[in-house]
Amino acid sequence: MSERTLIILKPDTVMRSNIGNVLSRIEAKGLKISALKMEWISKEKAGTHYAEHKGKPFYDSLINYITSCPVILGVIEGEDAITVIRTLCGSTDPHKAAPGSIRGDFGYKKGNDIFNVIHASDSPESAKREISIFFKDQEVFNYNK
Ligand code: FUP
Repeated sequence: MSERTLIILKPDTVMRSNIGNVLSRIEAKGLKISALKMEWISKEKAGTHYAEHKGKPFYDSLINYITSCPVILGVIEGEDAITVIRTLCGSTDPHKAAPGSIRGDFGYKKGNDIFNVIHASDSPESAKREISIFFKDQEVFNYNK
C-alpha cells in the first residue's frame, strides 16, 4: 500500500554536509519526495514532535539538539514507505546500525550523545501526526514518477 512518512535530516547531517548523501539513498530506493524544506524547528514544535519521550533522561538534550541548527524536513511516499525508510535508516544506536544503512554509514556517537542522521516515522499513525506538525496540506505534492 502506498504510504507517506515524515523524515527529518537532523543537525549532524546538515553540519557534516550529508544532506545529498542521505537523500540519494532515498531516491535510489525508488521512493518519491512529496515535500522538502529547510526549517529551524522551534522548541514548541520539537516538544510536540517528541512528546512520547517527555520525562525520559535524554529528553532535554534531544530537544536542544534538534533545535540547534536548521534541519531538512521531508515527506516521502511509496509502497510500504514507512517500513522501507526505517529499514534504510537502520538501528537508532549508530554503533549498532548495520553497515550499508544510513545510520550505519553516516551516524556518530560519543558517550550518551547520539548523532543518528535521520528521523523517520515509525507507524502510519505517527506519520500522519508528524507530517501535520511540519507541513500544510498544500505543501505536500501529488505527482507521478
Ligand atoms: P528512532 O525511532 O530510531 O528515531 O528512535 P527513538 O524514537 O526511540 O528515539 C528518538 C531519538 O531520541 C533518537 F534518535 C536519539 C534519542 N535517544 C537518545 O538520545 N537516547 C536513547 O536512549 C534513545 C533515544
